[in-house]
Amino acid sequence: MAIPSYTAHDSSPEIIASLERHGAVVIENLLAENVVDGISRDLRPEFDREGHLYQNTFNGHQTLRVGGVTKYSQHFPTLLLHPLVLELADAILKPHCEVYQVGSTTAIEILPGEGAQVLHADDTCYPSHLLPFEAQVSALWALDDFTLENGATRIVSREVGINDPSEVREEHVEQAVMPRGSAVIYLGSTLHGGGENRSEAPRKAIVNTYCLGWLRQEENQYLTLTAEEIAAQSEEMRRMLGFQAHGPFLGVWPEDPDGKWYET
Ligand SMILES: O=C(O)CCC(=O)C(=O)O
Repeated sequence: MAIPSYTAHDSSPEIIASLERHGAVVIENLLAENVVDGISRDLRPEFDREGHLYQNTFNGHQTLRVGGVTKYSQHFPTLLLHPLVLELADAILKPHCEVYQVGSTTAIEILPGEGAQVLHADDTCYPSHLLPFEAQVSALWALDDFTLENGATRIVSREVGINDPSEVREEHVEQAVMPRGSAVIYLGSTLHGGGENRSEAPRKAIVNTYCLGWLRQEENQYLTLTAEEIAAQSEEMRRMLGFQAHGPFLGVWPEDPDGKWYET
């Protein structure tokens, strides 16, 4: 079952309905070339410096990773706050929280020779089986063209009806083939994983997860970013990074900047 593919010109209600039905959608060509080039250039030194530190069986031994992406590129807000991505995240998450926030920010470079990653759902960092709704949405941005050969993300459509990775057969899996600057958006419960890189060149991506605002964030932004790095962000970025309260009682601090405490 192919992953449905859209562009920013398609109607967002249609894209949302498709995301809910299939658990994943590709949206092509969302980023300008200069943003893809800029963020790729900004991440290069970090991939080279720390990318190997996170190599393990799950992440891959031929894959480089960088977390806390906010601090490395001024282009990052263009991805994290992309209006269409937020429209999809609003539709999935806002019915179940007052505000949502970033869960994690990770740059991934799959090097030639890497095998396919184990299929998994991103929401397993929560006891999500207790929830009757989605806890997370992920947006995985292609910084290189994603092809069948270079490790385009493997996805099991919700329509296949399998939640247990051990039951997945190869014919259930599709790959998010898409040009650089595109994104594949998938639900927290959707089975997926990085593909095998049989090409001669690396495959770079950034994956951002968004989670319900009353959940703990997967990547601890309070420790990942310094006070100076947070102060340098826009208010919208700061809030999305989790520097905000959820409603009147959760994550509050004395100044009550949202004025919610006194409304109750
Ligand atoms: O790189 C990819 O295509 C997917 C990576 C992924 O799903 C993960 O590491 O959790």
